[in-house]
Amino acid sequence: MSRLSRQALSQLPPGFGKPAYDLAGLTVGIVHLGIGAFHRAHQAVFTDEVLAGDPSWGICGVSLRSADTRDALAPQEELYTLKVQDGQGAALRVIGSIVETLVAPENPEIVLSRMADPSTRIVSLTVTEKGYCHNPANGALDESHPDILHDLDNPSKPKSAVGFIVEALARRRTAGVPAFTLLSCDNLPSNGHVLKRVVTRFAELRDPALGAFVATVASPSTMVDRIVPATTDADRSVIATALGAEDAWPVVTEPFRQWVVEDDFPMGRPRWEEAGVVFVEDVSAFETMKLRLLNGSHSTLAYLGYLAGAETVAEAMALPGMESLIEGLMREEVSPTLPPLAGFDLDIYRKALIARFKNPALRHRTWQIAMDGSQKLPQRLLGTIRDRIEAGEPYDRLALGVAAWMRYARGIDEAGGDIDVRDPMATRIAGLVRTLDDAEDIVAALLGLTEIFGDDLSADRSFRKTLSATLARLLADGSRKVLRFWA
Ligand code: CS2
Repeated sequence: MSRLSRQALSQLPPGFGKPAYDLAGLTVGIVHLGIGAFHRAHQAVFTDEVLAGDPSWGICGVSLRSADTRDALAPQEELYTLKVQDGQGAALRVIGSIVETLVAPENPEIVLSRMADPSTRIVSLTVTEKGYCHNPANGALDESHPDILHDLDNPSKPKSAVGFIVEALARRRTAGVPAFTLLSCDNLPSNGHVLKRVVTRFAELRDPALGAFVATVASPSTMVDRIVPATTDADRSVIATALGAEDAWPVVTEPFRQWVVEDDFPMGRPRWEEAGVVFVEDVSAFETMKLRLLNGSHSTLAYLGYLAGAETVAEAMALPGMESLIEGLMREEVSPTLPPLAGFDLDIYRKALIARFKNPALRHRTWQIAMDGSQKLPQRLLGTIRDRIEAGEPYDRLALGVAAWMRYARGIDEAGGDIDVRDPMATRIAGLVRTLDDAEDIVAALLGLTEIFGDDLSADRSFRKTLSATLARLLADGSRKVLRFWA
């Protein structure tokens, strides 16, 4: 079977969508750090839909770690298939907005020169929570992070997104080229502020004058939403059959998509509004709502579901008690904490979320969502718990989410087998609690991690008591039985 290519676009099977612009005419206007499946099913798609109007906004995709994506995409001229599916059916389309892919560890210099080039007007990021090298509880740069220490010592050969951004900005400053706009697309509250804070601090550590320059860079916050499971070999083979050509890295996603962006782009931007992107002055209310309702539920159901033996989110939702637990978590415990959003119907949003989680056509693994819990918990569950404590209201379901994370992060499943816990703090957490059996001891040890829980929750005795009782039940009865209580 031949490979997906520009030439193959003229013979796509009927019903396949394809770029509505001349691929040869595209130039790079955006450098995107972290070119994973999420970017390719979200920002790259919105961009694809508006490139006909201005072909100068093509994307240079950068992998900060592995060469996998470049190795898959370069032989197919950076084209890939987007498959959008739910229980009703699927739509397929080839996306062309990526102009080139680079692998940072292979050649940091070429990445820096792309970022420093005057034609690059936006540097966007999906590097996941841990890619910000920050303290998750308070958002400040982790100045003892090994990559940050490395990048301070080797500014022109950085490893971290933070190091790349600051070196590229330093080069632009020296050359008299205006700064690009930074565009964080990760699931962090006020992601633009968090990014700005870490890059400014890093720049200050390099040189106070550089810090002052970086402090002036535009860094709008955004809320991004689309469920994008990791692509599987089964997806590849189904898509190759439909396409009549091999595609080494298609992406599979749901119909729903949302992108809310603060409109602060001094160097211009694509006309993304024509593809349905919503531009607002302040994104924080959208962001809080999405992180607490969608991602808070996702993490809760991922830990409980994994422990109960559910491989995917849809399977987890089918466990007796899960749907009513998640529905109650959203309606009773999360929604009262949300800032008002004029004209927004929370009831419809929550119902849509339940339907999205139950999408039978996506194989979204609970294990995938369970990754990096130490970086996710603060904005997904702990902020909500703080607000509930302050209001004097119960938070039993949220506490169950946190207890399930503790149970999971300990690294031993309910049958006594090992869990492959992926988390930057995994070794530290295992060192603290792997050999402990008593819920109170486990909770006490993990609450000591103030970079997750903050000084306040770490010291909150009633929170400790609630968590200990919840974890004790999980340890004694197992996840399935605990879930049945909520049925
Ligand atoms: C998920 C998110 O992996 C995870 O932690 O909760 O990637 C989620 O699918 C997206 O935020 C949906 O927009």
